[in-house]
Amino acid sequence: MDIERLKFEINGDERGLLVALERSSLPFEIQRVFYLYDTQPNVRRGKHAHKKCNQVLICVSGSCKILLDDGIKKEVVVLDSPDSGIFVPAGDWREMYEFSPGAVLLVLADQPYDEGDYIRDYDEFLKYYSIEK
Ligand code: T46
Repeated sequence: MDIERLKFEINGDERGLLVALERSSLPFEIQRVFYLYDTQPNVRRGKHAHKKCNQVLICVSGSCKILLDDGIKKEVVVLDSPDSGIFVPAGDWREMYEFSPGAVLLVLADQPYDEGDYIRDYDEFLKYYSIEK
């Protein structure tokens, strides 16, 4: 699988840096924004796929690892910069782990929150996408 990486323009001057995300910087229209912070050591979050929801993940502070799994191939990416992110399409199983102390993972989503959109069981995920074990 090829993870789609996104690079954002940095606006900087002697006072510091700023990244602005506009519709043209993103693969979809944002419907929801949330962020994960204060994640405890040795915790693995996510462990689900979405049926419809596409997302962009940006670690705006600190770092974390993201495992993406399309049921056939798995890939791990390190997010450690506020000027880059990854596109996580609906249908990819995701796990987030090894959060550095104080890490903040920003998530932009193209769907409102709907628990019915989650597949939280790995076998069910494979079955939903008709993937042979
Ligand atoms: C994802 C990864 C990257 C809400 O009430 N509204 C929301 O918009 C979200 C995202 C969550 N919640 C509630 C549902 C749970 O009671 O917040 C609680 C924690 O959610 P969850 O255990 O799903 O969190 P993560 O970190 O495992 O996964 C989250 C997103 O849920 C998910 O969409 O792809 O981040």
